[in-house]
Amino acid sequence: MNSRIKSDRLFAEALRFIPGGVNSPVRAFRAVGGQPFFVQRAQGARVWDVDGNQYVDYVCTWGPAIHGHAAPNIIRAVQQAAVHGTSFGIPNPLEVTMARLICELVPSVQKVRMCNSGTEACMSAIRLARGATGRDKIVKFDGCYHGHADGLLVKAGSGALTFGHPDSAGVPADFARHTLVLPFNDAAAVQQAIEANPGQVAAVILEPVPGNAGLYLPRPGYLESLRQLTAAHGTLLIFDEVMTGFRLAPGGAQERFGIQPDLTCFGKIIGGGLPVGAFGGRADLMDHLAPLGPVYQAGTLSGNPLAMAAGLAALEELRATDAYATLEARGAALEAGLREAARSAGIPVQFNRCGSMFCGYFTDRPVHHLGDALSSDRERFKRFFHGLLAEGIYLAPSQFEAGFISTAHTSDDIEKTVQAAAKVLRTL
Ligand code: KE4
Repeated sequence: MNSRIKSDRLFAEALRFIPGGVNSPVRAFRAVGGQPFFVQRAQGARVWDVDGNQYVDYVCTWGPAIHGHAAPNIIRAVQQAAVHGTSFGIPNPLEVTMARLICELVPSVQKVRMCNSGTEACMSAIRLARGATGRDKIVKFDGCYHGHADGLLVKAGSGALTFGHPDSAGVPADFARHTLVLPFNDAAAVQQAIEANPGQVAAVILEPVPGNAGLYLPRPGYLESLRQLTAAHGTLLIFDEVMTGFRLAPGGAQERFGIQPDLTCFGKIIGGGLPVGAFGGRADLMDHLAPLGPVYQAGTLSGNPLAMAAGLAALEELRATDAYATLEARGAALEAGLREAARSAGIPVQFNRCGSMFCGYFTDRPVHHLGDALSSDRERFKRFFHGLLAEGIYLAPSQFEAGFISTAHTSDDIEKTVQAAAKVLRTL
């Protein structure tokens, strides 16, 4: 572990021109202390900082790098697309190929609209749900993050049935009052909320496997209950698969858990690391969108040829290889190794994993929702994070983020990670 003097200089300069020195808050290390390093380059499962330190990367740019960084097929696809122009604002063939592929891979999606971020995808899906149902209210869940559109930056009201309050400055209370925030994994709370607002709830939106409060899984039967509840009340079910889409299975979490939502939001992997989002679902709903219908949604760079080329290369490689078997094997090996390391160090750790997404919480109680996650020992996590960083292992710089494994992570990388974790855990 060399010094990080160049990163520190860059951060000092970044602070002069960029709020907090970063273009997205989680990157600032505020949740773990210290200062972020600056990446010089990335390749496969590794990133190198500007001081020459290398790290095995478990952030994978928050999910898109499912084939690792600078995957040759993706780089080649972008290079080949770029020589023909970087943006047209005119339909291009790759948009059609991408739309058809998403519809093939995700049976609940009959039509899909591309956009440029997960935020846009979720914001647009909610507007579509409201426009298609003529209803205003939405239900979301604490711990689930759907981007930073105003109506989604909402924290739970005082009571389970009181509508939300802004969770960010700059969001008028009026924008939050149509959003009800409920605990995840509690179907009765959703039933109560929908029945207390008859004919008013346009949609229930959730991450089917929440990855923005660490990682926790839906309890058996929970997703099925939401599907039945929403269908029975004319409320649309929206799966935010920006993270889980094409990662947890070819058809995402909805394939893994056998649920058909009405609308699905995508992002990350389908852009191969370039800016992208998408939302899709039942054709009768999607046809409410302009220019066919009255729900407006647009974007200068939507369907951008470079993002489409990169995303298609990423999706095609997932189809052409045994990627999901590799991801599952690496995930299982990491889970087994870290559980054993924690056990032998006598440190209570709850390790949650779904395929190639994972999170270890420093607590002795199971983590099924945000309340459980918040009970974990964050000071211990901070020490663990920095201990691993010193060993050349980069975890997400927050207890409340998921870890991601790529097909570029080798068995040796996993073993190196487990050995480093065992060493650091003994110091905690
Ligand atoms: P973007 O607008 O950041 O592309 O996507 C928003 C979003 C929507 N839905 C889910 C399930 C997401 O995970 C995200 C974004 N994920 C975070 C990671 N926790 C992005 C990292 C960041 O904000 O810098």
